[in-house]
Amino acid sequence: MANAVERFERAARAAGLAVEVRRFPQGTKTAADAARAVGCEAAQIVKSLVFVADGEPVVALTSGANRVDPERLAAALGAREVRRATPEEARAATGFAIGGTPPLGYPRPVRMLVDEDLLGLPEVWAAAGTPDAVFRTTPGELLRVTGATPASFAER
Ligand code: 5CA
Repeated sequence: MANAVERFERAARAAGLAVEVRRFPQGTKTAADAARAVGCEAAQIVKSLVFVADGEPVVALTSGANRVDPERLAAALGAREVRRATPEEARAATGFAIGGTPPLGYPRPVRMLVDEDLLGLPEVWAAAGTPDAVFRTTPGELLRVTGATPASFAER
């Protein structure tokens, strides 16, 4: 587990992203948990959710206030079929377990979209490798280091 945070920190450093990982013993496994621990709005939590689009993994960086609409996600990706990844598929694609999946630090490049609802916020918090670790960043930095494409794919 500590190893997963170190892996994330190395990737952040390599990307030129200054991160200070914060650990919360009470846990940050879900967006609601993370918002409670940090003391921010759920909307400021970045969920790094793994989907499978026409057989390829995709990460949808999603506001903690939103739920992904798989049909809208498929439209945004130009994919025929989109479904939630299994926990095993998610780990294979990102190298991290669900609940601690960070937005970067994956073993190989993964196509990424970012929820437009995150982009206007002054600061956001994302997982840092484990279900008790998060870091603060800005939407601009998130876009820069992930290469994610802004899109609208939340349930409306
Ligand atoms: N650390 C927090 C805040 S950054 C976090 O990682 N939140 S999360 O939303 O990105 O990760 C938890 C999400 O994993 C849940 O919202 C849910 O969408 C997904 N998840 C949980 N269990 C499963 C499962 N069995 N299969 C697929 N996805 C799952």
